[in-house]
Amino acid sequence: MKKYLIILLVVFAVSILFIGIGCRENVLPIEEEGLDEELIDLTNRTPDDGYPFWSPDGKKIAFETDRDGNWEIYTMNADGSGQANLTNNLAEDFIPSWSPDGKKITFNSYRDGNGEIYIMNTDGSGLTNLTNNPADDGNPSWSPDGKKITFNSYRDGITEIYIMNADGSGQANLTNNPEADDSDPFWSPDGKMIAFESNRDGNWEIYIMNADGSGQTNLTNSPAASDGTSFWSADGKMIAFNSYRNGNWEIYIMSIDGSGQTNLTNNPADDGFPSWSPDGKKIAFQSFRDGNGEIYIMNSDGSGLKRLIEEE
Ligand SMILES: [Ca+2]
Ligand SMILES: [Ca+2]
Ligand SMILES: [Ca+2]
Ligand SMILES: [Ca+2]
Repeated sequence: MKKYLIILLVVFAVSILFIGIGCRENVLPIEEEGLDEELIDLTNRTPDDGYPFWSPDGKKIAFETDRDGNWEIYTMNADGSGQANLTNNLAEDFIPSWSPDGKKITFNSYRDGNGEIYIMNTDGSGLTNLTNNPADDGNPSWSPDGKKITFNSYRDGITEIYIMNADGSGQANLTNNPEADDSDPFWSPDGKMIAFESNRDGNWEIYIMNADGSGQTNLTNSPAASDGTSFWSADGKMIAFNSYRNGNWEIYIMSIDGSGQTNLTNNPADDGFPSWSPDGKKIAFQSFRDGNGEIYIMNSDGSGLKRLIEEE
């Protein structure tokens, strides 16, 4: 029961504090003043949908939802139709990531009692545990050639970015930074770089590094606020991310040298988890502007906002 309660806390009441247990939050982290409110909401809450991830052909979006009473991975058409549950499991399943060939989806699952990265076919069949490690592992991101997966692991007692082959072999620490948490990796489209978030400077910032872990560089340099959850544009020129610098979560974009940081959402509710469409024209994201977490899309300049999922 205690373990179940901990999982609930991770999933529903997540704050920056919980990133340190090795599996990054799958709803937007809330700053401390919002924590009590979120905990009270546990008793009378509405379904949340989040963490959209566009398929490589642009036709579908994978996402996480707790509409069935626990977190599941769903897919839908990019217009919001055809929503289907892929995981159908009482454990918590969240943070989907589509393989570059479009044939597989990796995600986090707690079905073995700790966070593991699973892989499945896009119809939910062929389920396999890739990490098989008693520590929490999560937040998979594929290399563009489909041969490697980078992810978070807490196996060293702090969150580090790991890399493995796509069959789960050859797991190795990339960040090697035992002084701080490094999490939420995202591979660049040319395969040469990995973006991630780190609190090594005393607050969360977006970093990039070479795919071998060298050259770790702070891109956001926004010391007053948390920045996280990067998603690279398909042309490799831009990174979308979450930032709390305006007093609520907003989606920002920037060039990959950190210049031109621009707020796209400009809404007092929390917005986060951006996913760029493969053609670069749209960004799918999660927003709480209607009171619960729902998936929206907008043009990549912030215009043309549209809600894809409606739930009361
Ligand atoms: Ca589930
Ligand atoms: Ca594990
Ligand atoms: Ca920051
Ligand atoms: Ca906002």
